[in-house]
Amino acid sequence: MTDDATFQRAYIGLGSNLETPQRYVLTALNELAMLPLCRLNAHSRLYASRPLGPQDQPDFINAVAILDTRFSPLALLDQLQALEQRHGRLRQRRWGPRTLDLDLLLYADSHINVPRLRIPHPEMTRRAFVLVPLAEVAPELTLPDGQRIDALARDMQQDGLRVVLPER
Ligand code: A4P
Ligand code: MG
Repeated sequence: MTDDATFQRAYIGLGSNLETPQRYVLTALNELAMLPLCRLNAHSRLYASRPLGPQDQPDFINAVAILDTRFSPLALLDQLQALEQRHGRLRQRRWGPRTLDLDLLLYADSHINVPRLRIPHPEMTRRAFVLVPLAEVAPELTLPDGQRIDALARDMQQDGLRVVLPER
């Protein structure tokens, strides 16, 4: 057995809508690449979209990363939350503005439902800003329940979701 056998594939959703959101997302991608016990396999382009939830906040920048990891799901969540904290993330209101939000979307074929961690992320199939970048990096991906990501992304209302980086 090779070392690779212990790596599990995780999908991370990145979001930011304060100060310099593109820079926050790009920095976070670099930081994901430098996490111990992890390999950043790929990431999507950066997308901008209208805020879901309260509208009195700036547009979001979102991206999705494929991270191969030897961390357990909860240990990986610890790492992601430590990154959020390092970015001075303010937790004020649900679905409110934030400098950096890292959601663990999927972890291998796991179903997890504990207060700190729900996988698959319960909102992911309703969010174009998750499905479209996810379908870009993993068009063949299926959810643990068998739904295809590319089909979900195609059927999704895209209301204003647009690629901002790389510029065309
Ligand atoms: N938690 C449970 N499951 C997970 C998971 N799979 N990944 C727990 C990450 N965390 C998970 O999250 C609250 C708690 O969820 C954490 O303590 C964690 O243990 P939070 O990030 O602290 O709070 P939040 O982000 O304010 O709430 P929530 O419900 O996670 O919000 P979302 O779902 O992250 O949505 N509009 C656009 N266009 N783009 C966006 O990215 N994001 C949000 C936030 C709202 N509107 C948006 C966007
Ligand atoms: Mg969150």
